[in-house]
Amino acid sequence: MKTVLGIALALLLAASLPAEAAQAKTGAITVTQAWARATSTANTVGIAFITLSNAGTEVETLTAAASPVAAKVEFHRHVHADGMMKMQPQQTVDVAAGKRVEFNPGGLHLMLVDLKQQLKPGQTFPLTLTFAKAGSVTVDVTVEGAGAAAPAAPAAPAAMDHSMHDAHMADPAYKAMHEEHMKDPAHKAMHDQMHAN
Ligand SMILES: [Cu+2]
Repeated sequence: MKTVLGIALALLLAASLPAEAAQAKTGAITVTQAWARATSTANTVGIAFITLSNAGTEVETLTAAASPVAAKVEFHRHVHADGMMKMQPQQTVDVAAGKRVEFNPGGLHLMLVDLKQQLKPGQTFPLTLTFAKAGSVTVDVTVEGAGAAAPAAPAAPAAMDHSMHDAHMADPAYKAMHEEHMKDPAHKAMHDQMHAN
């Protein structure tokens, strides 16, 4: 009985602790700050972020990602060029020797395509990353609020994203591109989600 109570208490304590981004290691690579934005039942895509640190002396390449919560996981980058914003798929992501690569809203992100379940704040889900040299590693991704700009951090970057967005919308060329982009339901869902707050 004591043991059962002890376990129950331990579980309660674990559940009530602030969401701490999990960490995982494979070869020279450490994965930290793994988080995703909460989704609504209407969302078919989700968006997740990680930070990769390469302690090695050679470049490492992230070649694939997968998660049981989505049919596939893609690497995308938001590119702002000539007053246009594009979401560019990337086949791989390089991490230079001794460097780190931070995925973040408005930059590099992991797109969870064809979500199989709703992502609710406080939940975690596994994400498996495959590297060219270091092999595969699975990290627990923590789901943060729908409008979260960073894992349990102030929301300043989201506000910045918004003003940037408004500035872009004032540009007719960008507006036309944006409307074209919005015809794709998956991208519209992602966009709505990114500007959820
Ligand atoms: Cu994307």
